[in-house]
Amino acid sequence: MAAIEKRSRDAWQNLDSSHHLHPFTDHKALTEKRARIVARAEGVYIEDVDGKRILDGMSGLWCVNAGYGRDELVDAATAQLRELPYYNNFFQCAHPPSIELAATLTQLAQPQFNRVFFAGSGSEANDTVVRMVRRYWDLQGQPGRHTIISRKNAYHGSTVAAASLGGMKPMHRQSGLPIPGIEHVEQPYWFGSDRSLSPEEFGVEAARSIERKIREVGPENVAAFIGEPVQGAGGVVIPPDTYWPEVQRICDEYGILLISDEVICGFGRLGSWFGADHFGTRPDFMPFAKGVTSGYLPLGGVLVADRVADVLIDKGGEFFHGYTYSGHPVAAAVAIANIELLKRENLIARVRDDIGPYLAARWQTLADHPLVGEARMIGLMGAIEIVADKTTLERFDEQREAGVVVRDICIEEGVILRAVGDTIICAPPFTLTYAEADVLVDTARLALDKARRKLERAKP
Ligand code: PXG
Repeated sequence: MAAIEKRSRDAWQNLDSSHHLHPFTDHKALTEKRARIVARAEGVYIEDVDGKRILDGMSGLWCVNAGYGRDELVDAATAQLRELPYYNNFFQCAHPPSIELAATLTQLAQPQFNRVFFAGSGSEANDTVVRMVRRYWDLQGQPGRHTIISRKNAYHGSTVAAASLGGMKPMHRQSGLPIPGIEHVEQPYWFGSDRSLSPEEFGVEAARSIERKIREVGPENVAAFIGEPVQGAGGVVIPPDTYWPEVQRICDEYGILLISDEVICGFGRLGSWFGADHFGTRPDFMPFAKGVTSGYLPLGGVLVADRVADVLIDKGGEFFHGYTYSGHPVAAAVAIANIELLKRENLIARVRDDIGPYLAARWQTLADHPLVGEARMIGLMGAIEIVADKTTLERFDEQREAGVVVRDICIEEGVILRAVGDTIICAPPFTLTYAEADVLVDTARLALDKARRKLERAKP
């Protein structure tokens, strides 16, 4: 084993506080609370340094789709590390893993996709998209088409361009974002609306906010629209069925490119290879990451449709863009093994027809809880909305942090769920058993019961 010393939890926590800057973290708060030190994992369970096991209802960060402890992936990485641990794909070089993975991915995707550009993460994938979209329109002799339309509360990553595409206001405020040429429109979040329209009407209306923005900016200035098939980090926002068909119509009508951000939905999360397949859209770009390797190694990329790739290749000459780790051989080998594993164990069909519907039915039972305003799930991606008043669906005062209260109890009771404001979300591994699904939902209910007592007691 590698030379990482054995230390006590305390020692790890002290070292962590002293030296480690975490992503998306308030360090003063963390220093007080201390980090959970995760030491190992197996199946759908993680284990901390004290040996406490917790069911990982979030697949790490929406990525460990095949579950932990998969020898197939470990073996693929080890073999590739021995054979060729690194070489680049620059300067007219390539290697078998990057080539094989590129070919494999295009077979999984819709027929318009025959090319892939590799990156190291979802953020890098989306930066790549921004550059390719604008380059495409330049080469088409329409350099005015610069604007990319995205949605409020979208998450597309944390680099400067990806955070700009995202619609997270607190992120924008901290760094003078977004960069020029990005516009944000309504998200298809029916529960978060005034609910005066039916979900079906609301879906069309949310899509039409894109059309209104196109008219406002001028169609000759609009390059593309980007959206997650189901918004993940924004709180598992499942669009009404009417939404994506209308988005596709609008993109077609105004001739703008459609980007389906598949970083979470890709590789089976919705019970199909890609979210675009589920909703029937025909995207021009599909950025992906996370589930492509089940998170075992970092890898991202962009599937590029022929109508774009042909222009970039035929008219573009050299495209000045790439990363040291574009198509990293070990990450690519793990991705190939992971895709094989998803196929061999029929895990995506399992999400669609078996564990997905089972967990959804169990999750739906939470809807009767006094704290729950709505329970929803698609594939293996779910949310419950915490409300103070079940009849009016009024939220708790923000300062009460009701979502955090529920989440913290849930983790204490042995299941990791996430809080996005007062929305509690889950996205467990595809290998979740029925018994583990029961644990997840029973623990969520227990946490809701305990949270209710706590929130009532603390009532002003
Ligand atoms: N697109 C989408 C749809 C994502 O969910 C990214 C792009 C960026 O990927 P990278 O690999 O650069 O992180 C993501 C990432 C959360 C959370 O709190 C979600 C993500 C990342 C970190 C936290 O739900 N999604």
